[in-house]
Amino acid sequence: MTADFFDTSDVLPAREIIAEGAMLLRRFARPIQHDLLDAIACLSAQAPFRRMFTPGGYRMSVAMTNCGSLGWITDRTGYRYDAIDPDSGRPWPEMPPIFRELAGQAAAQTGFAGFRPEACLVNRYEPGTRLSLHQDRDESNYDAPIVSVSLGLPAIFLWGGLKRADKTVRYRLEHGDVVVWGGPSRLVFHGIAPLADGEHALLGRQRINLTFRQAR
Ligand code: MD6
Ligand code: FE
Repeated sequence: MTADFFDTSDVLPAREIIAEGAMLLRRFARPIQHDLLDAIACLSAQAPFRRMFTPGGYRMSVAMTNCGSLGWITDRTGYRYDAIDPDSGRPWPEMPPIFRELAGQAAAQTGFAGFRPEACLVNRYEPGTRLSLHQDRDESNYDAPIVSVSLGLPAIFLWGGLKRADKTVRYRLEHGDVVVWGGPSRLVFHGIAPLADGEHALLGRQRINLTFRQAR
């Protein structure tokens, strides 16, 4: 494996400020990686990953599922949070306690004490999959931050500005990295560049991202 030559864990600082209100906590989730992967396997058995349609009629390349009392969904009628998985007609799987604890601890580390997410969107990327520039603005509460956990293959995260046309900065997000953002950064445009092919020791040819939100 050549990947070790590019392992940046010993040269990059553990925390990096991306912008005011936005911070990258490198490797923060690694100590509980196996528990996280077990929980993802369990919840995706109950609510399988699926590729949803945008209101514009395009099928997303990212496959998604959710856990928690609310899940983010998109279909031809729009984007929204819903307590029911439209594919099964049942509530989304409960949020595993380890997810809640991880998100709360990451938020507290970055100055957002008391973060209690009720929604966790789980995104699955395969090589070539991308997520175009967007703002997360389907939540009614912009005071709470969003906590994002990266697992598996590394991805290039595009961090823009408050306008879609603002130039973007690229960050490499690796297995276990956590990004917390809120405050003045909460509505920044962001996305994921097409995932490069590779093989991750635990996840194989995929990247999984968890984003935790307080939707209400
Ligand atoms: C991803 N993340 O990392 C996509 N949104 O796969 C997001 O779109 C995102 O990481 C809001 C806050 C944090 C995020
Ligand atoms: Fe987003």
